Amino acid sequence: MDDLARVRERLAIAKSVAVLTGAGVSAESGVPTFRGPQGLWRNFRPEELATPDAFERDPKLVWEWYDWRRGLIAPLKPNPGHYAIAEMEKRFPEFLLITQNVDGLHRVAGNAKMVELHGNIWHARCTAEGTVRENRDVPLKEIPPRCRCGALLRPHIVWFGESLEEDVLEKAVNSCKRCEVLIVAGTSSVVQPAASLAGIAREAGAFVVEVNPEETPLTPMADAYLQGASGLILPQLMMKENHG
Ligand code: BV8
Repeated sequence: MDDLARVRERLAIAKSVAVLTGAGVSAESGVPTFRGPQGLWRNFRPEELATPDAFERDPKLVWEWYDWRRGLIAPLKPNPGHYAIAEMEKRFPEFLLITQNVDGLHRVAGNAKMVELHGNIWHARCTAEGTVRENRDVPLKEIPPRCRCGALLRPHIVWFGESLEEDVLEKAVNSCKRCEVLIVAGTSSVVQPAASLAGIAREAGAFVVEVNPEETPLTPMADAYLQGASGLILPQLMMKENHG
């Protein structure tokens, strides 16, 4: 039996499913991935700009990068991969989507039972008060944007070297410990601690599925590796059996 059939068989009897996504799931919607060729902006790597030091040093430059990304993402739509994951939320009694993506497309596609491990590009946080507000201005009215209190706003995003929000990570870990199937789609599985979630699920007895056109450090330890684009493969996992 081929891998796709094996995964479909597991999903047919599963009660508890978790999904972990990365930038690759948004690639077919036109969002540049981090480590792909278009991940560059003015020859900066994300790792150079998505850090507290970069923001401390040059908040204007960091916000120009986010303003550029927000402008790119604003008109983009979810793709069939996003919609298949929204369908999963309806189909499985216990479900959690764990995303590393900050583009917000999963919510547009209909997912609600989800955690955003690395924050959300449409949320801004006051550096003085800590309050988080949605900001959908494209382009930003002023760069860098300021809070009503006068302090600088920062993207409500987890940068390299910053800890993830405790409760968010805990929810993700608990779901990986409980699920019968974990689907890991569109991530290069290099960024920690997200990259450790698949191992936690596997330790707890979950059937781990990887969906990615390329092999990653996760591939050798996945129970099933479905090579290809998430926009093609995820809908195939959710297709109803035709009892024709
Ligand atoms: C932390 C927000 C604790 C920014 C992001 C060990 C060694 C060295 C460093 C570290 C280490 N352990 C921890 C670290 C530090 C660091 C880290 O992991 N570095 C990596 C680079 C090694 N981790 C951290 O700093 C984390 N914090 O550890 O805190 C701590 C705190 C204080 C002191 C000590 C410890 C915080 C990490 C969060 C960083 N923020 N994003 C922003 O978006 O602006 S991470 C960033 O990478 C994005 O969120 C992104 O989602 C994430 C992962 O990337 P991917 O999603 O996987 O995207 P990528 O482009 O890499 O891959 C795309 C994949 O899709 C590819 O595999 C491709 O083949 C595939 N694909 C392409 N097309 C398709 C497809 N798949 C399916 N379908 C397609 N069509």
